Amino acid sequence: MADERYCFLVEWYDQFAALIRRYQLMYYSRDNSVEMFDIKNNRLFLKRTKCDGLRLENLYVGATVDLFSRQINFIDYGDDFTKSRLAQQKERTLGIIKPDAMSKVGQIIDAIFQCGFKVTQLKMCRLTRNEAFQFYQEHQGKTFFDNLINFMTSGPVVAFELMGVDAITKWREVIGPTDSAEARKTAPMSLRARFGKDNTQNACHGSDSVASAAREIEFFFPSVGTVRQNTAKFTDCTCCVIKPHAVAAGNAGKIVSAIMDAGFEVSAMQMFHMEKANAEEFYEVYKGVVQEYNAMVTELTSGPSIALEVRAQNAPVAFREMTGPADPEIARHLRPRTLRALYGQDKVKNAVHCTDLAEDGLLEIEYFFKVLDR
Ligand code: 3AN
Repeated sequence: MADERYCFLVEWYDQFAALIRRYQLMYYSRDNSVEMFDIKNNRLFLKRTKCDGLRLENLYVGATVDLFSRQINFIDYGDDFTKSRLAQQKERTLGIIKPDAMSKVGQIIDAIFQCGFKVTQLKMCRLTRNEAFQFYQEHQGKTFFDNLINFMTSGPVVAFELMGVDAITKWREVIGPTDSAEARKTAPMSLRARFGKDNTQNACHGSDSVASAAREIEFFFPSVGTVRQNTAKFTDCTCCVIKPHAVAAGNAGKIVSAIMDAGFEVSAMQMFHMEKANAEEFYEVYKGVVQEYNAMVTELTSGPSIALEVRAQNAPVAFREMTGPADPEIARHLRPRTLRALYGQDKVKNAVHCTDLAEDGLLEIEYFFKVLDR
């Protein structure tokens, strides 16, 4: 493989100095090595060092990557080669699961992963009329506009940013033609053919150009200003976090499907890139109690996770039943149909976190959907 050098601008929060430190990070594709320069002090910070487990596919603007126990945030491309090379490989698009397909959200998320897209952001939202107007401004005046606005505000949606080679075109192929009836004729495997009804209630949305992708991503995931409101209800709820290893393995959709098939309501859903300080805070009760505490923090910060507000009567107890024993080995013997038996690897990579104590359900939901989602 050619030894290509990619350059990024990265940041690291130095807890002890309470400072954000900025570096130029070089990644060499041939031997998976990295090198870092301290920008402010203009000196080498880390000499070229092999870094097993690091992959070019995980390096993109907006990514958070664990490097030698430091959580590194990728802020920008560092040179023109990197920018032009990766802009194409890491094209971004915006997808939406529309209100009519919310009962199929697990299957659709599963299809996204099976098609090889990288999901870099995801959030369940409910659009107000004003927001829907703004989002669909280009269709104002068309005959179907009122219908479209009524439909898109009729219930929650799940918006997500996808990344990959040719992501815009590929995602539009996966969803199929606008009219679901037509999709059933010409693209029977497409998501609109499988889950849509007609040309308004057509299950999914996909940006149609680089410019609309940029506008639509900024609409749902603003880089500045206030975040879009999540849909958490904060009643009768418990917290489920699909852990990074399970998201990376492409199991998030299957887990969401299993939860909904078991009769739970999934009333909020959002992808988080947890920072170490937050993971430590979230797991605080386990510190000094559970031997795996440090490994749990490492796992939770190792990549994007997906937090869910799960609702039911007596939600924390009922959901813990379905999650199964903390150790997947034991779960596979005793409770083979539980989430951890099916999707867990070991005591740390055990597929999902679920609230342990009934009285903590609301607190954990508040931590994700009030404290972290600001
Ligand atoms: P697409 O989402 O396939 O790119 P657009 O951008 O032409 O389609 O239209 C945006 C949305 O407006 C569609 N997803 C669909 O919900 C609605 N829409 C488009 N054309 C019609 C139509 N002829 N009748 C009803 N609704 C339509």
